[in-house]
Amino acid sequence: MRSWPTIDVPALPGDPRPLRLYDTAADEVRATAPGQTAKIYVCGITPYDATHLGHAATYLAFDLVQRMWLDAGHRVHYVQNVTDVDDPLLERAAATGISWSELAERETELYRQDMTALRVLPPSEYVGVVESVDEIAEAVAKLLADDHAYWLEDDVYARTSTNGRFGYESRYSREQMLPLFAERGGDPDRPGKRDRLDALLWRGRRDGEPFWDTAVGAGRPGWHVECSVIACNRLGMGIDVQGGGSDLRFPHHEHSAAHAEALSGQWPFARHYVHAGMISLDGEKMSKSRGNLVFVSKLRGAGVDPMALRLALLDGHYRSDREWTGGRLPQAERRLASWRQASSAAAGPDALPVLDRMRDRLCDDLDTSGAMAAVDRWARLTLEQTADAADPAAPALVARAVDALLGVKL
Ligand code: 5CA
Ligand code: ZN
Repeated sequence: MRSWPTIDVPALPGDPRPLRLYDTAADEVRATAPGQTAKIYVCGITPYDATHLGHAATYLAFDLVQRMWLDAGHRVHYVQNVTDVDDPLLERAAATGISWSELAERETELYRQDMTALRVLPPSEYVGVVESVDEIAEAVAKLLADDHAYWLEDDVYARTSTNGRFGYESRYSREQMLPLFAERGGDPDRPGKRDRLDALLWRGRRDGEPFWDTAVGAGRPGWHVECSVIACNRLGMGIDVQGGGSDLRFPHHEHSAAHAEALSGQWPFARHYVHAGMISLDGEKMSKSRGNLVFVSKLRGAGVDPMALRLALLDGHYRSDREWTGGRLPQAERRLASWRQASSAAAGPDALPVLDRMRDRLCDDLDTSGAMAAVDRWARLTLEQTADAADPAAPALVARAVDALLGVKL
């Protein structure tokens, strides 16, 4: 599938540092340790509605992960999927009278435009489920052959019990898992399942639903296995980061990891499982199903500078659940204006300590607020002209750092 245009990331002087990130599975902040090429998979959208601020905030967090790795001299192999066939998409298409594939195509294109405007680095491989049906079906056939899966009527389920480590990713007890599984697309009460937590791998052909003729017969892929297969076939096992919002901690990332591990016989699927907090509006998680959405494209259409929006979304820790309020945007606009003014000044205080502080904060589990405070301080000193020494090279260098590390073009 077509990705979106690449974005230049300027190189910076000084000493980059290894990125430390919170890993849900280990319940601690640990150093990431990528090889020459860092490998990251971030779960993509289900394109039945436009990109809202919750999506944008999550993709921005993983954008910063890559910017820190790039700064440290790594190449990045980044894969993202598009869940371009799934129940919610089919339901929305039926309700609005448009074909599911047209709906997916339209919303995916809008997402590309939103990501481009926000200067989010594009994935090296942007992969739809529809274009991956055959490889997913082959994986399901292998899981069946290896007895990690079983037929239930025309559908195929994964055996949760064959993974001795099931639960390691989310660290949830079975009692915590069951309601979340039911809430987030699972079917714990379907008669005939070996275990209530077993996840659907393949949904046999149903009247009125799209299907493909494949190695496991006619049907379409289940949700979790799509990500296991798309990721593994391109990145292999032991990827550096598996990313998404905290609503994917269970069941999605648990089952995705379990399927990948059953398929490959290797462990773990990912070395870090990283989850961004939920953005809410009026106290409720922003979600397509609730409809309490603020769309990136609407704000862009109303003339909001995407760089201000980017700053507004980065102002707060990526892991905490955050409330979107109307005041965030004007505050970010003021900050952006002051940074722009300072970065076009004739001179400013030495930029290297600012770079150092930004790196120090960002490599510590992406403390964006701390990094932004360092730029604020420098901008204030520059605009007040109160610093003892002023370096004519500093404004351009701070602008470069803000571009490379925070992705904000001044
Ligand atoms: N297609 C699947 C993943 S394979 C999916 O969850 N799609 S989605 O469109 O529902 O969500 C896309 C990404 O945005 C996911 O990482 C999800 O966790 C994240 N997300 C959804 N709502 C919010 C929110 N309110 N705040 C922060 N992130 C969110
Ligand atoms: Zn996913």
